[in-house]
Amino acid sequence: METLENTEELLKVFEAKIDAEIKIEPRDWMPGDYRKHLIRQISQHAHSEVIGMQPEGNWISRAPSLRSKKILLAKIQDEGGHGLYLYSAAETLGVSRDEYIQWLHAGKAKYASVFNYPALNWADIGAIGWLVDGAAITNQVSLQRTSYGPYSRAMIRICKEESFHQRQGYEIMWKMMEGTKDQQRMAQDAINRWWWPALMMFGPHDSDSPRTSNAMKWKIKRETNDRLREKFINKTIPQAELIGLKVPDPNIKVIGKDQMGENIYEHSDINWDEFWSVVNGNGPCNEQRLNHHIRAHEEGAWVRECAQAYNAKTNQ
Ligand code: BYC
Repeated sequence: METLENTEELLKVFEAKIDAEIKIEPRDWMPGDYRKHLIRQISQHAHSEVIGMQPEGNWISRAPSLRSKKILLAKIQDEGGHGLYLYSAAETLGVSRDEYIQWLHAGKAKYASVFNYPALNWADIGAIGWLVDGAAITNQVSLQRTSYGPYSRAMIRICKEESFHQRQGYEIMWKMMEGTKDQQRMAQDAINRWWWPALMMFGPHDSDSPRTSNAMKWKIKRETNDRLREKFINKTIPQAELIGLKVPDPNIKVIGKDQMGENIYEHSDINWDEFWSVVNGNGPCNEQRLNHHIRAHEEGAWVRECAQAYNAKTNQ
């Protein structure tokens, strides 16, 4: 049992594990603020995966070929699976999935701002896979080394699937750039609309990020928002150039090389008013995304009841 006297001892053990890169596991003692931080971040991450199915789900029935439909279906199904891994990881912190969903529906929990933008045509499906999954994987590769065991293990599984998603999106863009002038225009229009929301996924600048300091101290985050954003920019601009696309930023300029000899770019700043407006519920699709989730959850109540009844009967 935790007492005032032994809290200091427990904290020392916790900090020694963090220092030694030993994962914190659900039954281990952890500071209350560490637990709260994880509850917030992992559940937001889970909600992002699930809400993120909506913009793409809209295009399953409109995919241009059976091959692309099958790939998109598999990809969206993966995202649902990622949500489930993450809800399970979050549940190990002592909060039920029902509560997480209630917080989402009540507007108390966030999800990635990027999913509040509409997917208007097939090129957007390419841009989402390439840029949104590309940004997500940049962040998630780093989160594989997060200090909380269940979150880290979920990230390892998720990253394996996410790199396929990024390639699926890039392949769509590349095919369109090999197509007609109209298809090339669609691809460029999609990158114009998704570039900035993808950069916003990494969160505010480090200097404006209230959560980063504790997250880095506890090794929940292993790299800061700005560092990850720069990595993504440096890796994505050459991919765009390779297939003849331009990122919608007139101030892109090579300013040096990294240790691997790859270009480092200077770029314009994000429109932070737009970012905060979307985060605070005023993006083009916030209302639609949340209402859809609430409706689907209500319509699925009978499935949950049947599963519980079956479970109760088989456990008698
Ligand atoms: N959108 O102090 P900060 C996918 C909030 S889905 C909304 O920097 P932190 C996919 C932040 O929560 C995977 N809110 O916070 C699925 C905080 O608010 P609270 C998506 C944002 O936590 C389907 C406040 O702003 N990936 O791949 O240190 C199809 C201050 O921020 C955002 C994840 O979810 C944002 N973009 O860092 C396709 C990654 N940015 O909580 C693809 C997991 C910031 O204080 N999350 N806020 O009320 C993280 O890595 C971190 O939470 C963040 C933010 C980097 C996002």
